[in-house]
Amino acid sequence: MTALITILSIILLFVVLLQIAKINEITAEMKGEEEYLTKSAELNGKWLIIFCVLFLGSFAWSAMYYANRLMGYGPLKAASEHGSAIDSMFNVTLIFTGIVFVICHIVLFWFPYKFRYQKGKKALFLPHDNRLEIIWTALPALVMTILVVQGLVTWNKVMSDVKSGDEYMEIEATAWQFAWNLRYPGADGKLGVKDFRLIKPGINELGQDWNDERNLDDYNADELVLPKGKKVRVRIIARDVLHNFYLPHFRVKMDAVPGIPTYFIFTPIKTTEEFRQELRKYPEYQLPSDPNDPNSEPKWKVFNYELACAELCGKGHYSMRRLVKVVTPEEWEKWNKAQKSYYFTSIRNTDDDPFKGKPIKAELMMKGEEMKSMLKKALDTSNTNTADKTLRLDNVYFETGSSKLSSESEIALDILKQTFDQYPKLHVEIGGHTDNVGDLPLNLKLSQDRANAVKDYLVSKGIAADKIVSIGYGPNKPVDSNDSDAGRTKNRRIEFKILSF
Ligand SMILES: [Cu+2]
Repeated sequence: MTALITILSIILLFVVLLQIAKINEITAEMKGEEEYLTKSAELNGKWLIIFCVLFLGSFAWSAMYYANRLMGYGPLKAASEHGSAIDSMFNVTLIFTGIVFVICHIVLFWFPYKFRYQKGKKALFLPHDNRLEIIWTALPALVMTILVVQGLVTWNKVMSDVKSGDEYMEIEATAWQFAWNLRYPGADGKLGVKDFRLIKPGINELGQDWNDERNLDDYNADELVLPKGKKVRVRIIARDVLHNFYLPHFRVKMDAVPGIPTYFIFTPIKTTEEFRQELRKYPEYQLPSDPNDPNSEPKWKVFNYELACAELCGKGHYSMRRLVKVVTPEEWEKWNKAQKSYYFTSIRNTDDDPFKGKPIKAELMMKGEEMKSMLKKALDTSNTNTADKTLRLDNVYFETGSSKLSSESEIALDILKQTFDQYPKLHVEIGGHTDNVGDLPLNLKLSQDRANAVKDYLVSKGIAADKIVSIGYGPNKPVDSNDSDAGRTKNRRIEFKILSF
């Protein structure tokens, strides 16, 4: 009802204004055309100038009011190396068009004022002017050329791929309705190969081929964590529809297209913390982050970079948001090391693991590292704990039921050889142990043979035989119950006991 009344009143107001105008016209006719025209032209001219001043004034005011939302200015400075180039490209365009905008509007209002109807003045008839035509064609063409060339140069620089020899890290962002899968390359720095035919929902979302060693240390992260100052190449992939990998603070935006891998390369130059400290200077970021709670943390403090999907990809589009954290290289290394490989946490020794039940190189390397630190502890003169002086060699493998060392044992045995080289006075005992399944004499013999095999290997590598005693204990020194599979597995072992060094 109120709306109806408002509309009716507006219509009525128009009718009244029209009527007043009509009355004016009639009076003018009565007074004489000439005088009326002069007066009305004077009035219109003045109003045009007033409107022009008000209009340009409010333009200037709004430009200043919204200055802090301008890219590359105030709080919205780019957080990536190439970002400022993109910002300046936009801003140069804005400056050119801004100048034209202001001049155009001044002229637009000044001309009707200057050439308003004045008694005795006649209009000049100007059908054509070549000079003017050339000027107003050439000038915009020149400006356009400058803008386009600048844009192309920037585009080529921003979009150029990494060159061989460049130092960079590569990660992968795979989009689907409605999530991102962020894959990091792990310790080897290389992403493993994929095949869409290997995709298994909930188990192998990306179709990673576990036969490719590079896949084994790859891990997935919930947040995009990046080291400051390191060039990052993101492989961008979509699994279903069109998505878009968008990092607004880094001026990174690239379509994720099903079937066509795209990429974007950028270098973060400000950590999240540094960016927050910059925002802190601006009053709009000192406001509480929760408008309903005046005691909530200020906006700058809870600020985070973010990753969004900038393509309307479906109903759940809004949920494709992830936090992005930029940290110092040291913090990043620490974070990177703490991440668990997807293969080892979710695939290893399941039915999807092509190496189920078999030792694999990555695991052997890991166990080798563990062994080195255990040896270091055992050979520390200040360490008097006797339990530390006996090492269980979990990474020495024999063929089933035999004392023949399998090739996977080499990593462990070579570490032992190096230890002997480092400590010339080292004397040890190699102890063979079995579970209690089967004949006692056979078990004793097997454990003795296995201990001998280790000793023989080391002797064959040049270690003096009198530094190593090998003993087969059979099932006589269990470390766990022989009633369960797990216990028996624990009891079958080779021990490396340090006697003196
Ligand atoms: Cu999307």
